Amino acid sequence: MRILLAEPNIKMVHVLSTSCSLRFTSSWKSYSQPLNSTTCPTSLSLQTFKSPFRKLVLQAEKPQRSCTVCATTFPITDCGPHQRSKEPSKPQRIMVIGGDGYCGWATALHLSNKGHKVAIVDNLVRRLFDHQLGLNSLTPITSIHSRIRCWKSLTGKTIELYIGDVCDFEFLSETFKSFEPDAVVHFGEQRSAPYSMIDRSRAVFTQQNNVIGTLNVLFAIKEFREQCHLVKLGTMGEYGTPNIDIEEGYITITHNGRTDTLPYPKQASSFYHLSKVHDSNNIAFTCKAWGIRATDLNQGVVYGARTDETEMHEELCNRFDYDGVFGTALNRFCVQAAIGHPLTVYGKGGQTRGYLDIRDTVQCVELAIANPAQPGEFRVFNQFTEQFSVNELAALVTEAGKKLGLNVETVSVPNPRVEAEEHYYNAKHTKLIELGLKPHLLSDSLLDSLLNFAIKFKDRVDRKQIMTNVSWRKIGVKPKTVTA
Ligand code: NAD
Ligand code: USQ
Repeated sequence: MRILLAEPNIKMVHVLSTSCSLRFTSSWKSYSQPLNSTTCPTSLSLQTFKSPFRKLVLQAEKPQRSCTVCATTFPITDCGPHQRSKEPSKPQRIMVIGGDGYCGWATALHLSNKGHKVAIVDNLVRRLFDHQLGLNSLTPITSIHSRIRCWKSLTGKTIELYIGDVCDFEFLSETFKSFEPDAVVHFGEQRSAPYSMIDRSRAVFTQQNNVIGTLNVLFAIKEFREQCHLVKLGTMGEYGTPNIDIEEGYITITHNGRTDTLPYPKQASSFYHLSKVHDSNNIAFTCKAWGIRATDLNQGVVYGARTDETEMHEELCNRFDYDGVFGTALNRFCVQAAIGHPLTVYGKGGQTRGYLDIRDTVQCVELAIANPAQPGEFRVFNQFTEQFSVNELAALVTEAGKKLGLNVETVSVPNPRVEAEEHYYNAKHTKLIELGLKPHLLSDSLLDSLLNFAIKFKDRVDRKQIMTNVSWRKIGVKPKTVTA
């Protein structure tokens, strides 16, 4: 059965069939129970409007004399710190790829609320991952169609919808020609490091989906909207955890008496994080070669659920992942505290990362759009507001839990990842502040509200999904379920 939507607002360049036929490959047996005994098909076909079978791939020398490194905050093509535009942000036509996801949904609503003309492009593959792995958002989320209808009825604002895969260039071209974006915000990738480390098929899917999707977006901009500003979601994880300060994208190095400003070294530590490095390289190259204007937002770990817009109606509620594959550290800890599960610190817990509230994600994207990169400029912003180690996060959640009468314990779980557990970390993050970002810092009151949010939905928690059973070292090996 195919769904054809009658609403004029909702453009269906491709129509997603409700009868996704699941085909199991010969290697099906090897991961017939990959995660908590849930079924997980490895190959699946989606019928689309134009192509009858658009397949989602799930089958699956010389000694150096001297080297001086100086920090810089300027991209190569840039001439100085970014000044906030004095002009109020003009309404733009903004395409939000991945607009049905966690960051994308909140951002699409925020930009629409600010008066921009917004179109969501999404193939809903994230909802499919949940079905495949037997996962569920902590919060009940309605279909993208209901969400958009609800938004329209509350605000009178239209969000256009294009359901399709950005890896399908024909689909993407039609979407670009139809919507004619001034800016594209690209969230539409497989974003979980553990997912990319489940097995070969997910590693291949992640890199194929992310790298080809982004390449297609670059080609679509070149062919159809040369002046369009690409705002691409990268990740702080591209840099890894070097034993020196992390700069915003570029570093000036003096080596054997010569000086250059170069892309900051990348040391990603999962197939997912590596896909982002490849994306960044492709974007930087096309800025040079074709004059594309791009901003790479190297975002830290996002937490929180509520934004002003998602709070307007329960049908606008955002997703909130707490499971061992898609759940991220602080969100997971809040849910764990709410249900009386010990907080799962991996290894020694000294892993330090940049974090930000989802309300700051939407603000940062808005600022990047209002202050676009110049033609040919590859601009990199480190998008986070505070840095914490996992132990520090656990201590904060424990304290906040106590105030709410929760007895919060912490357990050290053998680290399923290959990562430094005690390391230096000092990452710069000034450029978005210079553009006007007003951070929501993690205060007691915010943790209270996050914990209360988790408590509100705690009856929906599936405890079996809390522990991760994906291992970096034993990738592809059927994992045992670890219990706390
Ligand atoms: P998400 O999984 O909730 O949303 C991603 C959305 O993109 C989903 O709706 C999915 O269906 C869609 N999508 C994926 N592949 C697509 C394709 N080929 N064509 C069309 N749509 C596709 O992820 P999120 O947490 O919202 O993350 C969004 C972006 O932000 C990702 O690129 C991620 O790497 C980046 N990011 C996220 C975080 C975080 O903590 N969530 C932190 C740093 C960076
Ligand atoms: N961790 C724990 N216990 C847990 C979960 C995580 O100790 O229960 C640790 C991890 O080992 C890691 C740190 O917390 O050291 C962060 O892990 P995470 O799962 O919160 O985040 P990560 O896998 O890095 O990925 C998330 C998003 C990804 C984004 C990235 C930003 O899923 O899309 O790119 O955050 S960053 O971490 O800056 O690379």
